[in-house]
Amino acid sequence: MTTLTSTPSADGFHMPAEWAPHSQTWMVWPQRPDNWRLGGKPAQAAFTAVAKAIAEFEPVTIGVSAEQYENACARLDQANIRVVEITSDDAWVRDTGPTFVINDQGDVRGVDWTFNAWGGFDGGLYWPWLRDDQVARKVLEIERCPHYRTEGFVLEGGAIHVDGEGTLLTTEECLLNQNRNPQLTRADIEAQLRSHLGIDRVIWLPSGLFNDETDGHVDNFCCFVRPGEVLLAWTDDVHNPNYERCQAAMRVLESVRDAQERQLVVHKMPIPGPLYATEEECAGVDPVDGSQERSPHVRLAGSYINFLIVNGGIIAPKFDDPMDAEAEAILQRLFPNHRVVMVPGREILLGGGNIHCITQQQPAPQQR
Ligand code: KQY
Repeated sequence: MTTLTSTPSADGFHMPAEWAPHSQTWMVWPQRPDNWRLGGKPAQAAFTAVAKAIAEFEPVTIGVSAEQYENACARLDQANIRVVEITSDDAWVRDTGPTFVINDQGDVRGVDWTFNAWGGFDGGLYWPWLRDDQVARKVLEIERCPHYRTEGFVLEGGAIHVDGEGTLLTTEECLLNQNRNPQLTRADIEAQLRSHLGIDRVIWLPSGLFNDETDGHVDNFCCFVRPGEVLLAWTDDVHNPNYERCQAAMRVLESVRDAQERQLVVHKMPIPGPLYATEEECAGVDPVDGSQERSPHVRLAGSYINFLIVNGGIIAPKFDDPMDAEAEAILQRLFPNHRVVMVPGREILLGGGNIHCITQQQPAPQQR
């Protein structure tokens, strides 16, 4: 399909909130041995559990390489899960997949952002990343979805959250990072977000979670739970390296108004851990020049914020941590009309992200 040369906003499209009805969720199968230990086998089991949990609520399509096609089909042989062949470099479809936008008639289109593996040659996590940069286009072609391409404007889906009513949440640590769009000012970046996502106001948190290898993606730190209400990762422990980050985010969230001029209600979510990879887990990752090193001394950026909202459900990570039960209770209280399903998230965390990072929702074609 041809790439559209206008912008979503000019064409009357905007990014809906994650809680708007979905037609399906996309995932990509993990196999990269320099990111996933033991040739990706434990990660494949973890992704399978996530896919099956989502499939209880809505259809899932998972992209998989030719080499892994039969294995993935065998593991994912279940109603509501479709396996399609998509070559990729890794498995973070939140960042490599499209951001879907809708209009008032219920038409769905997609934005295909430029992807540079979270920083290109200035702190990026691997090279090459060309196949990952092609994932969004492949997804949109499979769906026959008209698409926009932001050639040269780098953005990952995990760097943004929207409320569907004009407000976008992001972090300066990521979007103003010199390794994404060094030629652009904050105002230029806001203009790109407005024109491609149909938003009116950007809320800039200073940073994301400590040691997040994406340069502080907001989806691991803070999200909307409904218009006017956000959920923020939180610690009261002054010795936690996240303490100042949480305080700084709270100062912003308490002082801003959203696009509808509402003051935000801020809910707090405890941070699990401290969590670390074991020596054995690190040893299972192939050391490759230019890929992210793994060390048992580096604190993992574990977070319960990294959950996905699906039709009638919340799919959230658990870490075999004392905070798991409290996190589940908080999510169930904040989403009384959804069923909260906690799925083991440690294996995904070892690869550098969690459930929100490995999923991408496609909105249902709904009229307003
Ligand atoms: O968290 C994400 N959105 C992506 C993390 C990528 C990690 C690659 N090792």
